[in-house]
Amino acid sequence: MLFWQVMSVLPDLHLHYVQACQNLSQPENPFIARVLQEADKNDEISTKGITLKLAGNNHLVPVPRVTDDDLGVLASVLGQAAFVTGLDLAYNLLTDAGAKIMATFLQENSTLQYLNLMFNNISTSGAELIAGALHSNQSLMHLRMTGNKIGNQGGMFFASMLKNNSALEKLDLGDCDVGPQCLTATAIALTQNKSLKAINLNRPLLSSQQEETTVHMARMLRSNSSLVELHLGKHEMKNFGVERLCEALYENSSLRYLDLSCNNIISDGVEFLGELLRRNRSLEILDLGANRIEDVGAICLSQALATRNRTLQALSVVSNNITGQGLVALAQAMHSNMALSHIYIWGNKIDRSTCVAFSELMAVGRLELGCTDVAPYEVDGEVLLAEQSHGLAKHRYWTPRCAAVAPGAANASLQIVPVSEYL
Ligand SMILES: *[C@@H]1O[C@H](CO)[C@@H](O)[C@H](O)[C@H]1NC(C)=O
Ligand SMILES: *[C@@H]1O[C@H](CO)[C@@H](O)[C@H](O)[C@H]1NC(C)=O
Ligand SMILES: *[C@@H]1O[C@H](CO)[C@@H](O)[C@H](O)[C@H]1NC(C)=O
Ligand SMILES: *[C@@H]1O[C@H](CO)[C@@H](O)[C@H](O)[C@H]1NC(C)=O
Ligand SMILES: *[C@@H]1O[C@H](CO)[C@@H](O)[C@H](O)[C@H]1NC(C)=O
Ligand SMILES: *[C@@H]1O[C@H](CO)[C@@H](O)[C@H](O)[C@H]1NC(C)=O
Ligand SMILES: *[C@@H]1O[C@H](CO)[C@@H](O)[C@H](O)[C@H]1NC(C)=O
Ligand SMILES: *[C@@H]1O[C@H](CO)[C@@H](O)[C@H](O)[C@H]1NC(C)=O
Ligand SMILES: *[C@@H]1O[C@H](CO)[C@@H](O)[C@H](O)[C@H]1NC(C)=O
Ligand SMILES: *[C@@H]1O[C@H](CO)[C@@H](O)[C@H](O)[C@H]1NC(C)=O
Ligand SMILES: *[C@@H]1O[C@H](CO)[C@@H](O)[C@H](O)[C@H]1NC(C)=O
Ligand SMILES: CC(=O)N[C@H]1CO[C@H](CO)[C@@H](O)[C@@H]1O
Repeated sequence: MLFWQVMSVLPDLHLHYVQACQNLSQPENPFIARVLQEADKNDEISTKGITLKLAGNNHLVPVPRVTDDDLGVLASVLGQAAFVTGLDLAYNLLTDAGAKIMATFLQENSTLQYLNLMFNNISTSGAELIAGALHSNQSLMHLRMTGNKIGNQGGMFFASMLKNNSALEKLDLGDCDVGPQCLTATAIALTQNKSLKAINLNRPLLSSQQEETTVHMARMLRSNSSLVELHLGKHEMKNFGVERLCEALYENSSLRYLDLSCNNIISDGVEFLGELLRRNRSLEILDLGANRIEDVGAICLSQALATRNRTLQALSVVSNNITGQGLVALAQAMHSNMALSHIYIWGNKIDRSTCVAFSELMAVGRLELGCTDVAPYEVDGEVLLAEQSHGLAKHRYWTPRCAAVAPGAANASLQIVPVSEYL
């Protein structure tokens, strides 16, 4: 777009919105109006592009949520505002009619690189339209559909889109009720597509306990996949699935961030992960939160981590029924493994020896306060640990309006493995 064309809309997003509302006989949405007014004052608007933050949550005072009609007006304004490169519409009231407007917008003139539609009310037919719009070349690099109940069929449309699209780098289909066919089709699509770097497939609806979908994921990882970040939380994964994944990752792989949280992984499965960590490969973040690895699993991981310096930088074992024995072993491993910088342990059976071991790690400077979810404090000469609101992706679903903790501490994974410019 020519500079003067940008300039012609540049300071006037709000004005155009007011006009467009009048032209289309739509009432103004005061929330959108205020955000556009703020955007008009943004200095980065002409140089870097801006993200309009219209999420319906994150506010101390309730905001009027964005409806399909609001989106229609907004799209007519944004059609000419090429400097708007990101649009956050999470937690609003968009339905399939809104998805249709969005699809048309994406297809026609869009310069959007980041689009967040999480937790709206978009279903299968809306998914078909949006995925359809992304079939041909697009500017969009990061799409979040999380929490829209697009179902297995809706997920299939995205899987099929991946066969044609070469711009998308990050796709978030977590909590979308996709089924086993969608997971399999996605895995197959990713054996071809080399542009997608990160995918979130958390919490599908699985009927079978056979872990076939994990087998397909493993096959995909083995086939020179270009994936850097993979979320397979709530996949009912057991030892069999973990073994398949680890086998695939022994072969050369680009994967740096593996999220296996909320599965059924016990100590036997951890042995495969320990073996994977022993061989020097690419993994930098391993999330095992909310499994049941217990002391045996924690000790197995500790041994793997302590034997040689590895690539792993962050480990989460929150809520794994680990007692002091396993937690102290992990702390000790950190004294000999200099690569591991982040560790998350809350939700286990933290006893006195754990408190001593972790406060010591911090006292000697081996573990920084911003790199773990516990903080030591002292009562009557005894050291205890308190929980900190830190984690690998604490703000995946919700970000407080006033950030109470340092950005890197709450979303550590974004700093360790940055996948694309747009989160
Ligand atoms: C609103 O309508 C007027 C008159 O038809 C037109 O000049 C103007 O460009 C329209 N504005 C928008 C934002 O559609
Ligand atoms: C696409 O953008 C051009 C200017 O770059 C504008 O003239 C045209 O109306 C836009 N089309 C749509 C459908 O928004
Ligand atoms: C979602 O949208 C459908 C129509 O597409 C509507 O019937 C339903 O009430 C909506 N649900 C919510 C929670 O808004
Ligand atoms: C996929 O892309 C090819 C060109 O690369 C194009 O011919 C084809 O129509 C596209 N398919 C769809 C469904 O958009
Ligand atoms: C997609 O974009 C790339 C790079 O911009 C271009 O080389 C390719 O021809 C485009 N393909 C389609 C189907 O538009
Ligand atoms: C992976 O890539 C290597 C070299 O780039 C190639 O030799 C090998 O055949 C590929 N393997 C698969 C399964 O595509
Ligand atoms: C994996 O990568 C290493 C180092 O880059 C290389 O020496 C080895 O041959 C590769 N193995 C396979 C199976 O491609
Ligand atoms: C790990 O590396 C550090 C510094 O590079 C070194 O001091 C330490 O001995 C190494 N540990 C092991 C187990 O190799
Ligand atoms: C592990 O791999 C990295 C990168 O390939 C390498 O720099 C490092 O020396 C290796 N460490 C060990 C202990 O093999
Ligand atoms: C936690 O581990 C203990 C043994 O340390 C075991 O007795 C208990 O059943 C476990 N709890 C759960 C919920 O698995
Ligand atoms: C954490 O990441 C989210 C996006 O995933 C972002 O919206 C939020 O601002 C980040 N929070 C902090 C404190 O950096
Ligand atoms: C089937 C296929 O290969 N689809 C696309 C996957 O992504 C690459 C870009 O990395 C495209 O070139 C392919 O067309």
